[in-house]
Formats: sequence, structure tokens, C-alpha cells
Amino acid sequence: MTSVRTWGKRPGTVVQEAVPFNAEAAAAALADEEITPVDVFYARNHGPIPDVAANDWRLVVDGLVDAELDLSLDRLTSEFAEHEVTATLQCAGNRRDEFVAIRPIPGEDPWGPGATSTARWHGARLADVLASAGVTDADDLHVEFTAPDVAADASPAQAYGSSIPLRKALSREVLLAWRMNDEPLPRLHGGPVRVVVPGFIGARSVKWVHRITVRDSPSDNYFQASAYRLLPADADPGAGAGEGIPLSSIGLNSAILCPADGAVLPPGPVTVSGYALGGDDREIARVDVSADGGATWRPAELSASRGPWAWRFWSFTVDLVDGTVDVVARAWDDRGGLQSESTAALWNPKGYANYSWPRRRIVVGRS
Ligand SMILES: Nc1nc2c(c(=O)[nH]1)N[C@H]1C(S)=C(S)[C@@H](COP(=O)(O)O)O[C@H]1N2
Ligand SMILES: [Mo]
Repeated sequence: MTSVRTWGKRPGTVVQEAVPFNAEAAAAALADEEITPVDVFYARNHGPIPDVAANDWRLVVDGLVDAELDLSLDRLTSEFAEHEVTATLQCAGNRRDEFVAIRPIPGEDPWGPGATSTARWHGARLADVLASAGVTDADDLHVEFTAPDVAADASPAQAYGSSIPLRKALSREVLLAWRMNDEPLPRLHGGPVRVVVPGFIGARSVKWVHRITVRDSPSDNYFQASAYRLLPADADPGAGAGEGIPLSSIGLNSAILCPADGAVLPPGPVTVSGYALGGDDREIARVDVSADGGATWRPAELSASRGPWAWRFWSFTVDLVDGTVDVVARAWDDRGGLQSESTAALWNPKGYANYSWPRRRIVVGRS
């Protein structure tokens, strides 16, 4: 008997794919702590997990720079100031299961609301490393990240990579991180060093990064040029490079984690809870909950803000009386923006960016 390797994740973790390892926490475990423990944090991999020894790791910085760099982990951690950022990572495929319920999306994992998690990241500012290569602010440049893991699902098969605009790369929240929740960054999550791009889709936070290249155009890597793009609903999901809208910042979203959809609960109070994330540099300003399918709304309790890069937990007590109760949530950001309502309107062939109002049906059962 061979058992599936779960990389130290907690029992109850939902393994979407064993190889490459793709897994999300059980909803109740994710809802438990706002800083997600490492054994609960989701894992998203396109290829085999590299095993890079800290002593062997090198980072090359090249391209449109004044001075190329070739850094060891020792140099990175000793020559650059260490900063902490609490940031939520969120996969663009988070909540794809709700899209799949509308129309199948072959070849993509049907993630629930757990392809997102929050950690305290420690590392050097990418801006500081770029500055030591002589890179300063400039319009229209891009910063490409390359990793050693070769993704079989890329066509042609190639090492994982992507890019972000230089403007974002120079922002203080973007880190080359070597610690996660006060532990050395675990191998599964990109150790020894990964990029953390708060506010952008998880795909841009490249793990095991070993090359950073300043360019005058976005990366040609499959995961920038072909995947992680929003295609029109009727487009061929295998559309070629350059098709569709490349995803960069996360959209305003919220999700319900508890109770489960279809839960049968006794009459009386039940706490409905979940998370909300502004996306990009927006903060969550309010989450509303409806217990009547969206006819009337009340504001939920919100956890304290940790700034724009981290989700906020919310909770709301519904008094269950009888029949079925349709719970809906919707988030507002600090600029007055409201989360998109319709899942069907957001449906796209690769199933990315489901930022629609989350819904749960509760059945009130008397025993
Ligand atoms: N090298 C590399 N970096 C990667 C990936 C990958 O497959 N290879 N997956 C990306 C995607 S799609 C996401 S959502 C996040 C997931 O980070 P995690 O596994 O630490 O949760 O890593 C990103 N960085
Ligand atoms: Mo992702």
C-alpha cells in the first residue's frame, strides 16, 4: 500500500492532487486562526517540489540592471534589512468549485474557499535588492521571477515563472521571504526563499525563486503569457499566449467558511463566519450578511484590521427558526466598492477569480 504524501498538513486537509501536491485546509481549520498555521496553509504546485539546500541556493538578479547580483542566502539575510509583512496569499482558482457547479471546467482543480491563507512573512524588501542592482523607479518595466520546478502542465513544459510590474516590485510590501510564521520558510512553501507579492494573485508569489530579471515587457513564461488569464466565457481554454486578460491584483472578495453548505442544524443561534479580502491595496471596510437570500442585510462583526494585505475574519449570528435559511455575504472596501454579486457572470473557461457573493443554505432540523 502506498499512502498519499501530505507534506505535514493536518488530518482533514482536502488533497486536490497528490502529485503535484495541491491541498486546502478543511474549512473549520482555516476559520480557526487568522494567522494560518503552516500545517493548515494551502499548497499550490504546478510541478515537483524542489529540494534546494540553503547552502546551495543562489539568487541571480539580471536584465535591465546597472550591476548584476549573485547572492547567497547568507548575503541576502545579512546585507539587507529584514522586514515583516502579514499577507494573505490567494490562488486565482480559489472557489472554482462554485464555477464548476455551473458548468464543468476540465483539467483544473475544483478548489473550495480554502485556496487562500494568511501568514507573517519575514524577508528582504525586493525594492532593496533591486536598488543594490541599481534599479530605480521607471515606467513600463517588469520584474520576472524564475524558479527551478518544471511544470508538466505548461506547454511546452517549462520551469515556473511569472512577472509583476516594476512599480509593484518597488513597493515596500513585496518581499523575498525566508521565514513564514517565525519558522524558516518550509520547503513546500518555497524554502529557502520565495517572493511574496501581497495583493496580487498567488501565482505571482514565486517559490524557490533563483532568478530575478528586469525586462521591458512581462514574462514570456507560460504562467504569465498563457495561464492565469481571464478568457471570455465562450473561448477555448487552451487559447494561445497573449489571449485574455492577465491577472495581477486580487479582486474584492469574501467567503463563508462555516457552517457547511446544506448543514442541518437545530433551531437557535448559529454563528456564520468567513473571511474577506480587499485585494490589491484596498482594505475591507464592512461585510454585510443576509439571512433571507439577499432581501435584507446586517453588518457582520469584523476582526481588527491588519492592514490591506491581510484578510479580515467576520462573523454573524443567525437565529434559526424553521425551514431553510439562505445566507449570503458581501464585502465592501474602503473606497466604497462592493463585491461582485453573480457567480454566473464571472464564469470563465479556466475558472479563475471567483469573487462573487458567497452563499450557504442551512436546513433547520428539529430532532
Ligand atoms: N515555483 C513555483 N512558485 C509558485 C507556484 C509553483 O507551482 N511553482 N505556484 C504558485 C501559485 S499558483 C500559488 S497560488 C502560490 C501558492 O503558494 P503556497 O503553495 O505556498 O500556498 O504559489 C505560487 N508560486
Ligand atoms: Mo494559484
